[in-house]
Amino acid sequence: MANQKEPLVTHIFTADPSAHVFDGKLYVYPSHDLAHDGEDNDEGDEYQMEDYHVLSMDSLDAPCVDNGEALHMKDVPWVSKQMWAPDCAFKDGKYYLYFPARDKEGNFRIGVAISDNPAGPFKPEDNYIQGTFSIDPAVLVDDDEESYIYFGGLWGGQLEKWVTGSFNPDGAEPKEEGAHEVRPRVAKLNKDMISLAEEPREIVILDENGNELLASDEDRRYFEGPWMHKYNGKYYYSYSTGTTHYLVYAIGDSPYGPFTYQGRILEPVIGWTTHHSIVEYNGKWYLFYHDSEMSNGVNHRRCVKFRELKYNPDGTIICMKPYED
Ligand code: FUB
Repeated sequence: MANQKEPLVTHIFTADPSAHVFDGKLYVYPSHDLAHDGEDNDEGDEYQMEDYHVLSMDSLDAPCVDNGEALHMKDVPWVSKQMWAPDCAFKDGKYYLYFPARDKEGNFRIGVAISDNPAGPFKPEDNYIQGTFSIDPAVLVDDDEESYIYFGGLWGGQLEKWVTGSFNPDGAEPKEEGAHEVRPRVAKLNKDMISLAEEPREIVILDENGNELLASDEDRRYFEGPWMHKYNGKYYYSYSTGTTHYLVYAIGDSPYGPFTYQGRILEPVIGWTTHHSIVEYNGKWYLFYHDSEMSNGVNHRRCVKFRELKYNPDGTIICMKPYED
């Protein structure tokens, strides 16, 4: 049985969980951390993942099943290394696995692989999705069946190198006083789910006074790991703050934003990163996330966990402490 706040699986290291309910079952699409002893740095070189395994649970009381290898780097022609945080979406009878990886030039791009089965195996497209860059795809299939892909991550994820619209190897987070944050991106997907319907748009996150979040506001500014869910008709855009290690969220009226910052979802966990998803299952809401508790804090040996997430009557999310409540 899967226990809240315990690792979902212990036989492999897993991270970056994207949880979905397909056909009444819970499916989790995590990264698969490799337990190497290589370098750990700000470029994320420690995250040397090569494949994906899909986890599933028949119910929250049932054991968590590892469905085996769903996609391996060696089968994706455009990838050179680092299969990072994936997501999955369902449309018209097919499952689409979205994943970031470095292309042959060393730039992160986002690819897609397709299956008839939510557990895979997934067959990759020959090339990455044209117009994509950086990391951490998260896909919303909205109530009107339009789909949106959210993405972007700083530092190792290269988002700050794309602010001009093309790759600048010297691109950096702005340091000038008053500079707005490096904006994450969103784009509508075409009906085929494997191509962008538009140029990626920049997402604006506002503070309580209607001013855009500043790059220097590390407690609140976007770093990586976007997720989009809808609650009572509002769009909840949530993400990791990276250097300050919070999961936070902002609310808007459109899938494109702007979103207004609301507060924290989860206080820092053991390990440098956390990365999350939020899903409704049988009338309750759950936060899936990771920490490095299973490896006593090794950044790239992480484990996926989940816990119930609750809202206040006004729609704000009750902030959680990972090891106290
Ligand atoms: O797992 C590799 C990277 O670490 C992810 O893409 C980021 O979100 C962070 O969790």
